[in-house]
Amino acid sequence: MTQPSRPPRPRVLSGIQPTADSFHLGNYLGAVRQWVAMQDTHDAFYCVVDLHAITVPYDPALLRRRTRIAAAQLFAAGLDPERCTVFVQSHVAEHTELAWVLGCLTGFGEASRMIQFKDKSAKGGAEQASVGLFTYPVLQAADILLYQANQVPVGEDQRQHLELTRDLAQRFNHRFGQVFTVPGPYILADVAKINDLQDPAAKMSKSSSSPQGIVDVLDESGVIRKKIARAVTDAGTDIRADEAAKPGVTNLLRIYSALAGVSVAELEASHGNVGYGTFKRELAELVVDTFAPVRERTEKMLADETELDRLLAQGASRASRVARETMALVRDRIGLLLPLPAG
Ligand code: AQP
Repeated sequence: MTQPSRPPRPRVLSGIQPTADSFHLGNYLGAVRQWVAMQDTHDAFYCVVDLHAITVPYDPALLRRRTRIAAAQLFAAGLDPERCTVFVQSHVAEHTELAWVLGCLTGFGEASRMIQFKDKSAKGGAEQASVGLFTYPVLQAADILLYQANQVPVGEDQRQHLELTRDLAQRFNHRFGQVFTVPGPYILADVAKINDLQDPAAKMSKSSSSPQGIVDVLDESGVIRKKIARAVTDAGTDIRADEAAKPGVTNLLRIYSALAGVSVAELEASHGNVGYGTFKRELAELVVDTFAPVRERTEKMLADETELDRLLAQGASRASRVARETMALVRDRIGLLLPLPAG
């Protein structure tokens, strides 16, 4: 008897930069945890976006090391190479080729409006910012459109870049005929922006948070406990969400809620009067219980680089099959003369 055929799963693509020695709690809750869940419901492609990481000053040996650390953490967090495709962006050359094509469809003014470029270039002085940092969102659009992704699970900071991706897909399709799927964002409101523990008005960020403001996935358990114990809280003693009056406590409530799988309202009811100390101690144990196994598995994976590189080569080969197909169509549609096979 033949099995009833199942409709194809929607495609998902997302990426993460190898810009630090560890992912942080914001990356984990805002992105990676969704990636793990979506590998069972979607045809999922996830990449370590090393070409994005070179848009700011960096050290080559460290980049190579961090690319492996990032990949190891993804597998350790639960991505299964049999259930999804994990690869390194630079292993699939079509990303940069499509980025050039899309760059030629992007207005200079349009690219100039990207907030992340304004923020990041302001840090080092706008004159020093690279053209690569300026065109970063175009490369990101290429990452997504190459795979015909329907959805892109990301944190709130990426919403504007996704809007640009959608605009570019529609512009291309309008001008050259239907080629690209127009992707939608997949942003979970409660974890879309995890904030810095020391500066609860700012996003927890690899490059701009102080070490005390950021909880790393690979932090030792003792370090995690200390950082959470020292997290900035607010006046008063009650545990309740209030973005304006109590941004520190609100941030901790969101993290607790996401890790424990209970709503913020339930937490306010059960923990409203326990005091900041008790609340933070409980939260620290939740984070430790989540991250300690990921840290152990990451260390194991990093101890066998040959196997890690093999998994990434397998991912790149699967990703390349899809990317080549899209790029062949793009080259044809935009009017490039296709070369005859050599010989
Ligand atoms: N604080 C955050 N809360 C929720 N989601 C977050 N993400 C990042 N920070 C938070 C999401 O994590 C994914 C991967 O991020 P990225 O490596 O591409 O870089 P980013 O968004 O620029 O994050 P960082 O930490 O600020 O990195 P740097 O400092 O290197 O630029 C994305 O889906 C992002 O939304």
